[in-house]
Amino acid sequence: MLELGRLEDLPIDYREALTAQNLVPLWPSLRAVLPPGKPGPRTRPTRWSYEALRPLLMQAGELTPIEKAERRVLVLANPGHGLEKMQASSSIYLGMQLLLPGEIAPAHRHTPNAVRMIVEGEGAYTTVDGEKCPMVRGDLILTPTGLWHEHGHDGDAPVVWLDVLDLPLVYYMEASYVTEGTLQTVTGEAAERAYQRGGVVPSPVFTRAGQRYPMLRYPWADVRAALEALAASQPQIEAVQVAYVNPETGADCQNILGFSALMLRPGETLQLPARSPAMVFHQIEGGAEVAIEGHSFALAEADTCCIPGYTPVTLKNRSTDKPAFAFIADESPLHKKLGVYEVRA
Ligand code: GTQ
Repeated sequence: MLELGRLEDLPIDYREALTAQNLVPLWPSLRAVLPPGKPGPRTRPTRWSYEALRPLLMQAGELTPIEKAERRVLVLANPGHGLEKMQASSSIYLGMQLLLPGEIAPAHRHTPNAVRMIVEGEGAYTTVDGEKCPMVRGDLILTPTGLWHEHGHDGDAPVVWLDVLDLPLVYYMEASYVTEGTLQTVTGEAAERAYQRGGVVPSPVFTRAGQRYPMLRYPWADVRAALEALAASQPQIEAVQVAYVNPETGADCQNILGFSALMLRPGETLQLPARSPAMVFHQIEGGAEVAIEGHSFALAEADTCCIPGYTPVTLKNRSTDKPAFAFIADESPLHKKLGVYEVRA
């Protein structure tokens, strides 16, 4: 590869003349923006322990009333990007949110897409676009771009969930903003019961729903049952994994980030090829090991980790007699839509 000229090789008065005209020479920075063979990610493999963060989140509950927080969240920030950037990867934001009994996190809507993966507690709900979605451990609730949402809590113990947003990307696009609203009128319960059986969808008088987001809540009981059924009926399948999709179209359930659930069978080790998107693993049940070259994370229940793209990953169930279940978020819809998606053998 050619040795390129450095900035210091240029006369200082020439550099100053460039700067005065808002001009920059490409060649000293060319290898930084187009590194050979593979990107140089800022995203560092990082793990967040639930056991370690939980007391700090509960302390936030004592220190900051919901009225002073709007959303009481500790952001899972990747040190490779700088903590203040609040990024897990280039395009993924992760936060652990706490809602205490009786609290309401008021209605708003924003351009970034969000999902919630419920980690702990009972009795809370999110109202999304008029649909009241109960929060039960392991459930996935979507709040796609532009839809009103507020969180409420009728139970008697703290509720915690993991927020996954495409905020870093939408912010980078200078397209991130919020609109505040008033408490929504609940117009119905979550529609997931209408989509409970794969292969059939509601078709009243031969008409399909046609909404962009027909299903907003994916109950863990159903997703877990789907994984168990897949494992039992197709024992040869390489990975017991299901994708969260729009049941009307079969496409990814949101536009930018992709979501799936994975069951690691007792004692199973699964090799994932290097793929361009960065990935997040969140342990729903059981324990797993997530390993890439030079790093290995043990994930206990409710732990979360982030892995940069272009990296092969080995997943291992730490138990030989119980299955382990993980929630995965990645940037694959974004990479596929933009034409930069890659899988390397
Ligand atoms: O619950 O609506 O973690 O707007 C960050 C921004 C959660 C939310 C976050 C948000 C929310």
